[in-house]
Amino acid sequence: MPITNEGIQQEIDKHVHRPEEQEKFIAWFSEISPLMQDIAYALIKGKQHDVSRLVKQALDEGVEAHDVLDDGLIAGMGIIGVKFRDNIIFVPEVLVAARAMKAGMAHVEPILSAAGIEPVGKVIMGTVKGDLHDIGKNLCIMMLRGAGFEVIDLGVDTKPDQFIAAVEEHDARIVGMSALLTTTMPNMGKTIQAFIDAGLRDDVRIMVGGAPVTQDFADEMGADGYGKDAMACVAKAKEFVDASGVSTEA
Ligand code: B12
Repeated sequence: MPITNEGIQQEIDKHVHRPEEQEKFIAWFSEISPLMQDIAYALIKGKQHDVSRLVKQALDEGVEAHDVLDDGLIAGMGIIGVKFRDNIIFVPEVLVAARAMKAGMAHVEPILSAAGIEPVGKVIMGTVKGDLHDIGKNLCIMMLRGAGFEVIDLGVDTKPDQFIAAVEEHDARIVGMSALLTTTMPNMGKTIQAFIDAGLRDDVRIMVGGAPVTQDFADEMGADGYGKDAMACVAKAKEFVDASGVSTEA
């Protein structure tokens, strides 16, 4: 299928210069429906009302919530990421796109977060100290809730002692940390060290994620798990629950 949305095609032609990235986006957008392309384009242009309307339309037409997320919203954010990195757009434009993303996520959330009756376990989630990126974390939370987890969201810029206080207050056994900046990634290790210092390291299973985070980095920081996306985040949390030592009662 060709890319039907001319705006998307122009965005790729004009702004995506690395051949491997160009190939990736062309393949991605060629495979998705015109409606998903329209959602991605509205997001790139920061048109939150259009994103909201089109996402609602897609869901009403029976498109799976996961597909709307991956093929519409996340695909659009991918182009924003490239433009931001290459100084074609700056923080204000990215904020506008992030707002549009959130307008779309608002329709997807009730579907993905429709949890079962019995909570599977309790998860404390936060973006680490110094880091204000929360879109990925919020996606993980949506999916965790949808999989039946109770999630306590600590938001962004979460200090180590806030993670610890939340674990104690909620008697939770799983902690998830998100970081999007290479400068804040080490705060994952610092938070894990704080759990060790507080004598609580053996009581929790800790998973980490975020675009720059890798399995190797997770191992280096002493985390128990790494997830590359929101699906992997849920899989990791389930794995922790299934493994001995993590009470499903949390
Ligand atoms: C949106 C955005 C912003 C928005 C954030 C809005 C918000 N509410 O989140 C704003 C404009 C505020 C912003 C600010 C900045 N940003 Co910014 N931002 C981005 C951008 C374009 C997209 C991030 C995003 O939302 N991606 C979409 C989500 C869905 O993906 P994700 O976060 O990776 O999450 C997925 C997985 O990683 C995983 N995951 C995430 N968390 C977790 C946690 C667990 C436990 C698990 C298992 C999995 C998991 O699952 C998620 C879903 O699939 C990225 C570019 C990029 N390619 O990542 C730059 C980027 C991260 N930003 C960058 C920079 C430099 C900044 C600023 C320093 C810019 C500035 N000069 O001020 C500031 C820093 C502010 C701060 N202190 O945090 C750089 C970082 C470079 C680096 N090497 O560190 C990037 C990579 C852009 C670039 N290439 O230059 N940014």
